[in-house]
Amino acid sequence: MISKEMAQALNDQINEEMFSFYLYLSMSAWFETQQLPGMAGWMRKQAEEEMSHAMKFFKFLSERGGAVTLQAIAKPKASWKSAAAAFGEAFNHERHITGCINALADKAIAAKDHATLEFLQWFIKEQVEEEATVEPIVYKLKATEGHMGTLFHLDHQLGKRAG
Ligand code: OFO
Repeated sequence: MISKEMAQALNDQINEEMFSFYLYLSMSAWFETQQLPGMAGWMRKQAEEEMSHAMKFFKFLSERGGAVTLQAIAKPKASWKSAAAAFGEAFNHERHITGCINALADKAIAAKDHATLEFLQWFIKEQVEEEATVEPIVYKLKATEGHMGTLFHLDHQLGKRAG
């Protein structure tokens, strides 16, 4: 059975993942208002991924005999200065999440909780991928600033995201 302290930390992470879902859904809505449907779709898929992350923690915590206690989700921002600013915030947010996952792994190591540590391995790898996916998009968007044609081309490319 999982310790109370670790259960609390995993509950907090469910909230982080739910906020990630909310943040990217809000970005998706904003991209729709900017006539950038490809980026809106990309962010909607990202939001769905975050919901699946929250559910992974939900299921693991339940399986280990911990009580899932849902918390209030903070209100996300609703607008950004530019597409580059939105993706830049997404990148910073992923770096924050990487820090949360690393802190959870440190806690599991300190508590000799091998099951939780093993469970977190998937997220450690996922965060490497998440950061590596978003960073080049930020770079390209910064390079397109002021070039609408390039921005629409990039929007079209990002709209092809499969899942
Ligand atoms: Fe974006 O990885 Fe979960 O939060």
